Amino acid sequence: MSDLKPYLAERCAFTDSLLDQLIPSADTAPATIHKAMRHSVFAGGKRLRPILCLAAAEACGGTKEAAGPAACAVECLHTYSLIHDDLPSMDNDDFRRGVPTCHKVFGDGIAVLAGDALQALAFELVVKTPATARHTAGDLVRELAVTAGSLHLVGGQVADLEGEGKKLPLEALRFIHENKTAALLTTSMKLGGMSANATPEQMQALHDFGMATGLAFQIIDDILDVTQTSEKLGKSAGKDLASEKSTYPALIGLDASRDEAHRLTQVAHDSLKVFGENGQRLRELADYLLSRDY
Ligand code: GRG
Repeated sequence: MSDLKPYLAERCAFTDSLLDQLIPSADTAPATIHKAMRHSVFAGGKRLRPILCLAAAEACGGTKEAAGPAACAVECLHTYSLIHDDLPSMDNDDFRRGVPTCHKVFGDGIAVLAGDALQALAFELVVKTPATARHTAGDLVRELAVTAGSLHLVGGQVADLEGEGKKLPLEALRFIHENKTAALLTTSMKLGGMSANATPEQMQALHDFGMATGLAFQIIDDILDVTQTSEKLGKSAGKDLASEKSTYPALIGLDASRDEAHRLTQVAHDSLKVFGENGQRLRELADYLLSRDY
C-alpha cells in the first residue's frame, strides 16, 4: 500500500479542482448561498466517495476524466446530507470537518438552502457523464435519486432520528448504517462503473463491494467513537459501551465489532475477483478504509 497516500492526495486534488470549476464562484449572485455551499464543500473532507467513484471507473477500464462529474456529484450530495444532519433540528453540531458548521456561520435558513442547492447541483453534475452503450444519463440520475430518497439516505436518517435515545436491536442499527452510509458509498462505485460502460457482472461486484466496505467503514466509525471518546475523556471504554447510544460496540462489544469489520472487508475483497489485476486499487482502498489511521 506504499503508493496509496500519493494516489489519495492526487485524487483528492483532482476532485477539488473539478469541484472548484463546477460550483458557482463565491461572488456569483446571490453570493451568500455560493459562499455557504463552498464553505462546507471546501472544509477539508476526505473525498472518499469521489475517490471510490474514480477507482471503480478505472477498475472497469474507464477514465477519471469521464467519471469526474459523477465523482463531484456524490461529494455534493454527501455534503448536503452533512449540512442538514448538523442542523439544530437534527444532530445540532457546531463543528464539521474541523470548522464551524454551515448553520453556525450562515444561519439555519441559508444552511438549509445550501444543502438544497448542493443536492440539486449533484443532479446537474451527474448528467454531464458521457452516455455509454450500457448506461444512459437517465440511468445515472435514477441511481442517484433512489439513493438520495426515502428508501436510503433520507430513510436511514428517519430511522436514526426515531431511534434516538433507544437501545436498538442490531438489525435496526444495521439498517441505519446501510442506508445512511453504505448506500452512498455503493452508488459512488456504481456511478463510476456506469461512466465506464460496466457490464452487469461488474455492476454487481461494485454493488457488493460498496455495501460491504460501507458497512465496515461505519462499524469502524462506531469503534472510534467509543475508543477515541474514552481516550479524550479519560474514562474507561466500558462506561461508553454501557451507554444508551446504539453502536456496534455497545451492542456486540469491541472485539466482535472489529471481527465484523474484518469479515466485511474480506467480503469486499472477494467481490473484486471479476476485475482480476484491475481490482488492485480497490483492494487497497478497502484495506485503507478498514485501517482508518487518517
Ligand atoms: C438526508 C439530512 C439527510 C441525512 C442523510 C448521510 C446522512 C443521512 C447523514 C450524514 C451524517 C453522518 C454522520 C453519516 C454517517 C456517515 C459518515 C461517517 C459520514 C462522514 O463521512 P466521512 O468520514 O466525512 O467520509 P468527510 O468529512 O471526510 O467527507
